[in-house]
Amino acid sequence: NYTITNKGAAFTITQAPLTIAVHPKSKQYSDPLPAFTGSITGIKNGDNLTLSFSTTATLLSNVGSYPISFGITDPNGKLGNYSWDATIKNTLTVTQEDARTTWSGLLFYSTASTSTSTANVTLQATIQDITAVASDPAYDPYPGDIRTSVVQFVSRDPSNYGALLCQATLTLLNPSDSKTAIASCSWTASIGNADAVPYTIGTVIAGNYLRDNQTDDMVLTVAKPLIGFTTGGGFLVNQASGGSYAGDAGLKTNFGFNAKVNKSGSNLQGSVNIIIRKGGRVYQIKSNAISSLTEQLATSGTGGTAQFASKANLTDITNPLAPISLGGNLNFQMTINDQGEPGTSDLVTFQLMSADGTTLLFSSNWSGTKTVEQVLGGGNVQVR
Ligand SMILES: [Ca+2]
Ligand SMILES: [Ca+2]
Repeated sequence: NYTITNKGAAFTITQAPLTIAVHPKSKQYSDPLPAFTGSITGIKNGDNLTLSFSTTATLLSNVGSYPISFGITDPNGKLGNYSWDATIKNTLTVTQEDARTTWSGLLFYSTASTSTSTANVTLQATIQDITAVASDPAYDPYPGDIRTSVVQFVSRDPSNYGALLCQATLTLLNPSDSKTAIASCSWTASIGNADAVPYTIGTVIAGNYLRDNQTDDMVLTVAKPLIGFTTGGGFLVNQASGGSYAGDAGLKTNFGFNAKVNKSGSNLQGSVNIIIRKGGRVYQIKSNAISSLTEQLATSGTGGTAQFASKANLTDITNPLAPISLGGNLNFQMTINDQGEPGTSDLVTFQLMSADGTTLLFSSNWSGTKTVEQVLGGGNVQVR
């Protein structure tokens, strides 16, 4: 209310200033717009002025920044008594939606011949919008289009950490379902003079989606088709892993290995790379000093069994750029039961004991008294 005393002089009623704030907000790609909020102060006489908000973003807007603008709702026509800064805005940040990846390619490749050092490898994973993974804590019921993700396969080997192997092409698994795609691309692996090389490969999802987690890493082995040689690569899904570094049930233990007796029959050569996940940590068993290798080829068909023993190191590689040594000169044993191709029936055991042989550090599948064979979750082993 204005008290006006007319004394015959000119007078002015100035507009009352409003102070307006629009609050910043964020949401994930493909999730609903959040409730916008702000504040308005300087209202006189209880006038019924309230803020409304608008943005150019929609549920399916790409990752990025969008303006949040305001308007003033004035049902009683009082706005003429006020002034305010109409340019005030704030920002709606659209962040990346959660995605999940599952390796769906092969994990073992041979070069074309013993004299060929390269292999053309298809790297392939199934990529899912979180809406396709109902059991996941990050689940939401608002799907996006997984084809707006960018999927790269990268090296996780320390010597080449993070290097791009290839960028995938995405194809929907089912053309009517935008939540799940197959990501694949081809990469030429060059193993040089080695008989076999295990590559640790990560899947990095970017674009409108985000996933970059070591638990998704896979070990893919490329080997020359040598005779007198045992090699393989793939993973076990932990069922009853044992020892003080037992892998968590349901998670994957990845492996790649190769071993052979050289031509003189004396000098064993080879390597082992095993990746274990336990309690949010990642551990690696690595060996390159094989002390024993025996092979029994199957009397008919392909395949056979092999046993091998070596000294090994155990390392916490949760931060792969700052590995923590947990011991060397440990006693590693492995058995391979090659049931032929394509490897879906192959069985393996891995067991790591302390250097003095008294403490079980890791068993791939512990019966309560010993490490027992387990069928591969994926991959292939070969005894030749
Ligand atoms: Ca979400
Ligand atoms: Ca969503």
